[in-house]
Amino acid sequence: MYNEKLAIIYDEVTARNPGEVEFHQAVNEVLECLGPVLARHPEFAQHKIIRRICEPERQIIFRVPWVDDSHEVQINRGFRVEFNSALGPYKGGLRFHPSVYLGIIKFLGFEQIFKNALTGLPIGGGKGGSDFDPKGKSDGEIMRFCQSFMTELYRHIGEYTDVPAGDIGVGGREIGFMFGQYKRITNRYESGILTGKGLDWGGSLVRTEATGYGSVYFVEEMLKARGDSFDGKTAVVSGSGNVAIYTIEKIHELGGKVVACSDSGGYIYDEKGIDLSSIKLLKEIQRGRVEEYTDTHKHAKFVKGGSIWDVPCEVAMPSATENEVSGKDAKKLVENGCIAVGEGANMPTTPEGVKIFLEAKIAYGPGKAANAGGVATSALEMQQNASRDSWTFEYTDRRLHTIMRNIHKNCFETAEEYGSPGNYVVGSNIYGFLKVAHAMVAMGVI
Ligand code: NDP
Ligand code: 2IT
Repeated sequence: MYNEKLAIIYDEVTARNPGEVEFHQAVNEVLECLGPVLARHPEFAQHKIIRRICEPERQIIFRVPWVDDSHEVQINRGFRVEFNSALGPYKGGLRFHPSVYLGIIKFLGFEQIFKNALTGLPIGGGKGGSDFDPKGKSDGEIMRFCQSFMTELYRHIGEYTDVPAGDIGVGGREIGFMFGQYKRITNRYESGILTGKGLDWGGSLVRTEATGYGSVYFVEEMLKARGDSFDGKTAVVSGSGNVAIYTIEKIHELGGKVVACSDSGGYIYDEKGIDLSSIKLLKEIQRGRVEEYTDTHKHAKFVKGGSIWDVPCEVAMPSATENEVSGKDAKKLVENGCIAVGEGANMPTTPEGVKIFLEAKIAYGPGKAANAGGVATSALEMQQNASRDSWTFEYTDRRLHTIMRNIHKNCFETAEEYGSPGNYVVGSNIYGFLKVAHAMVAMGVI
């Protein structure tokens, strides 16, 4: 699909950003879709829009020193990549995980630009995080780390500048510690500087559920487009964190049955359907491992080390991390009769896997479209903060549902318009790109 101009840009990006393999992968996937767009819009080449989009507006890397419970000084690295602000203030989560380095934050920030454009809300793209590992840390250690992280980050963020939120390893507890430190340093109660806040101090109903619910709404639309529904379907959801939990909840609500979920230790299989209240208790309250599910559900099976995608299912929703679905996994899913894949995680399928899903012509919803409900509801939280209002659960969920339906419709129609009917990769990349590109052209060379 690559034309010569795009191939040159891709080579430049890889040469300029050596070693950042996940970033290269994310750029490659978008550029592969843009040939027909450049043919229709020669002005984008003239304004060097693609080259500009591939270069973050600002990249911040900082030291995060903190003291652990044994009084030992620890040093981590913090990041915030402010990628693109053509459509609004930089918006995107913070990830705390030992695998974090600049290439991960840049891939996530790059994806976020197009995802945020797809929501139709006024938000630009950014991402941040740290190589800090929250696993096994005490609440005190988490607090001291978050305070140190915010002591540098606070000078870069703001309601009109950059609005971080959660991602892997960052949930309500961490957002609380960071919000508290921001407030203390600045002596200002600025609700709009972070999203994912607690309900008593500026948070929005539905934000916790939004990414999972939104991903299921997206898959529901894909199924509907094929005259089908979730009712009676067997599903597999990887991960057991924020996104996975509310994905399982919504699938069960819609009449599907989730038979497996996982964490980095392995996966559990429960043929009766995963008992979500047990997973919530285990993960949200006790911060335990999915393996412990079998202590209370003797009939369930824990599989260490195997691939969760070997479990036969009709709907697969990867909701853990990047590149968790290999070409081999994708082949197995298709062979086992999977008809729909909705990505709750960011870039969970490898390029080999994506190719297999597209060739099999199953309904494949890429992360930047399927998981956009989380950031969309963050933007709804920003709206509520700006108007000092708070909306009901039902109203906010309705807004989220409408946003996801619109994303599906726009991706579906754009794919058709550009000659790739049913291909949501093409639809999402082109629709998101066009919005950002038109805004950048309008604003001149900045
Ligand atoms: P959480 O930290 O709540 O949960 C992450 C889950 O994925 C855990 O079960 C974790 O297992 C597992 N996991 C993480 N890294 C790995 C790994 N390297 N190998 C195997 N399992 C892993 O994060 P979220 O649920 O918030 O995020 C999940 C995915 O969804 C990410 O890709 C994130 O970028 C994406 N996303 C999140 C949004 C949000 O609003 N939170 C919005 C849009 C996308 P373990 O505990 O063992 O590490
Ligand atoms: O990947 C994502 O979209 C998120 N982690 C959510 C970002 C946000 O600002 O709510």
